[in-house]
Amino acid sequence: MARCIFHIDLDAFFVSVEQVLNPKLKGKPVIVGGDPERRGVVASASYEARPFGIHAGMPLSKARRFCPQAILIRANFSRYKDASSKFMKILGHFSPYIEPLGLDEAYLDVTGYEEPYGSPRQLARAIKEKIYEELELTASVGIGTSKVVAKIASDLCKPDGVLEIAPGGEQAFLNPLPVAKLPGVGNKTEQSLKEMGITTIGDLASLPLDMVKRRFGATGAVIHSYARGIDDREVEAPGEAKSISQQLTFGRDTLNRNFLEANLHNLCQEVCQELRSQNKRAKCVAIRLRYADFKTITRQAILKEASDITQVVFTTAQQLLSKAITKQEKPIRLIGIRISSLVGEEKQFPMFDSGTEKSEHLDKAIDRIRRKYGSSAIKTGNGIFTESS
Ligand code: TTP
Ligand code: MG
Repeated sequence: MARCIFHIDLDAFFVSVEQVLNPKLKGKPVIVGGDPERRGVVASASYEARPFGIHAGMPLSKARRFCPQAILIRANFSRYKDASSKFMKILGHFSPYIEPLGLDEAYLDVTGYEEPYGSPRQLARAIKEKIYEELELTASVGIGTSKVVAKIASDLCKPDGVLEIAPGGEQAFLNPLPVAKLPGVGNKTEQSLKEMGITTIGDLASLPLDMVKRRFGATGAVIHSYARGIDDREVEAPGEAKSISQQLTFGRDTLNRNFLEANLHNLCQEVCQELRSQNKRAKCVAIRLRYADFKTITRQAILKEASDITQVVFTTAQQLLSKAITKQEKPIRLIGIRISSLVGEEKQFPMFDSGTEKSEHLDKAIDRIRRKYGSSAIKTGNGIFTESS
């Protein structure tokens, strides 16, 4: 099932908060900024001020020249922080999967939460209504199957808009847009791309991946996949990762079962090592497969009991893989693992089962050796296959 991700951003945030407190400012060109005597800049401009060319980051002296009648207000951060925490609280009522970004924007993963509202668009309207009812602020909501699409969509429907990009419509939506709309494409990258004759997202998507990687390194791979509407990033609160994931793109697409399992085992080892280093256990295991045609599927299972044992996670992942590949016979280009529903270290029941204990000892020994000599220093039984085997 495709994910349903919202990017929600308040309109002219600092200015709008000031307008709520002083309604006389509504409908007028208003700027919130620093001290004009100390070379302050514009932090937020009302939509009435924007046609004069005023935007965030512009020196106030210049903004005054562009629009002398604009009303200038000094920033009152405590007011904005207060409004921001109320805003985030409202969003949290609609889905627990919330990732705040700064004061006035957040991602929300609403997959499945839209159902009672009838559609994602109706859920977006309900959220906007609630925000207006409680805070008198308007927001814009971008809806997509990934963060990158949702974020670009919200930017394009400002102010007070909702823009939904339906699953499958990502590429057609992105193609005509300027490359600078992509997160990760700053002025420098935009300029370099222009020198290569690339101005739209569609132009970038059509370049061979190798070429983009050679020119821009790791960032190149990221912006190239964003340009194709591919963005696997989860919605999660920063600093408290709710999941651990790893994935691997193969040099050549494959259907070789042993090769897939060996790589899946290595990925399980990596995520479980990270899990153990955080003294946590996971209850949910998911695999992700991307086929040669870029179709991506996710399959997940809940463990009977939370675990940090590589073999337990791998066995579940292996079963998910088996089920997925009996149904699909298309070559696979990427395999990934994600463990989530992480819980703390304390074990609810003492485990005397000797098999489990053995696996725990083995994991600890492997972690020690890998920490000391690197992850290629040791391969367990499932890691010995090569693609030709
Ligand atoms: P933005 O969401 O970028 O801007 P905005 O809410 O004012 O306008 P928009 O309708 O386009 O979303 O930033 C949110 C707040 O962050 C903004 O109101 C003021 C503050 N801010 C700064 O202080 N400095 C800056 O350079 C920017 C971009 C924002
Ligand atoms: Mg905003």
